[in-house]
Amino acid sequence: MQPQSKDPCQELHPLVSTLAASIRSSWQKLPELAPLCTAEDLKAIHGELDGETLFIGNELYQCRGFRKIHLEIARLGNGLQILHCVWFPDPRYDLPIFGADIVAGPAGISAAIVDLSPTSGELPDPVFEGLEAIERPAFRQVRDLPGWGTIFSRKVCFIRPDGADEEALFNQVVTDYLEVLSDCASRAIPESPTTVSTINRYEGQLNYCLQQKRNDKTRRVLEKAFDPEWADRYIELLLFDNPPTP
Ligand code: BLA
Repeated sequence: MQPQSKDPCQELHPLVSTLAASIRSSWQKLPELAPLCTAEDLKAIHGELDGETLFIGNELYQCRGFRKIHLEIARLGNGLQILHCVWFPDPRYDLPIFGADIVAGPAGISAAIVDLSPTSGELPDPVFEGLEAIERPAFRQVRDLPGWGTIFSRKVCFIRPDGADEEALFNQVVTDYLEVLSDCASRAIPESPTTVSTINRYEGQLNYCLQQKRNDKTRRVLEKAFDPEWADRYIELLLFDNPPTP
């Protein structure tokens, strides 16, 4: 009998594995990094669809300034690979939400997006200034944001990378964005849970989660690979769980 599944870490698209490594090395520098406990059955998920092995691997941390740091790598049939990463700030800190998503199919990467998204209208000044100082490559295929994409900042980078050179450039953009964020996080000072600015950032984060849940493409893929009830629980509890009240 043939072995059921190969090592899920092997054969990842080069941008998926490179970006995962960049993200992991960024969070190592964060203050008070600690693993985040989550439901065991949501951490590593195996399934099978039409004879193909499905796999989702989740890495979860928290640190000073971020209530949840989540990196997910998924292989979901038909050669689909996804890297999904969100760093959700603790609303007491004036920090944006880091989000990145890579969708790779048999024909290559169709979507690569990265952003530091504001939770209170505008990005905090030091974050905006840090991003302004980064030289953005002139990517050849810039994509339009969907309707729910109003949560993203003016600095969002949403492209279809055109070749290995642009994939490497995109990896650099993500690394630069994470450096700006980590610098701000290391300097950030918490505000009171009851202050108006904390409440605004909490509400902004709730809205971010709400809008992300309107991305039908994520839901459709998960429903097809698993089932609608499972997909719903996964999205609500793991991908875009609402922040706890500060
Ligand atoms: C698009 N996301 C997609 C697509 C798929 C997924 C299949 C369509 C690909 C394309 O338009 O080329 C699927 N993404 C997933 C799945 C997971 C995932 C299954 O993360 C998780 C298991 N999405 C995010 C985050 C961002 C994001 C954090 O999860 C941004 C920070 C963005 N994904 C995003 C956007 C699109 C997308 C903007 C394009 C949607 C559209 O054009 O309608």
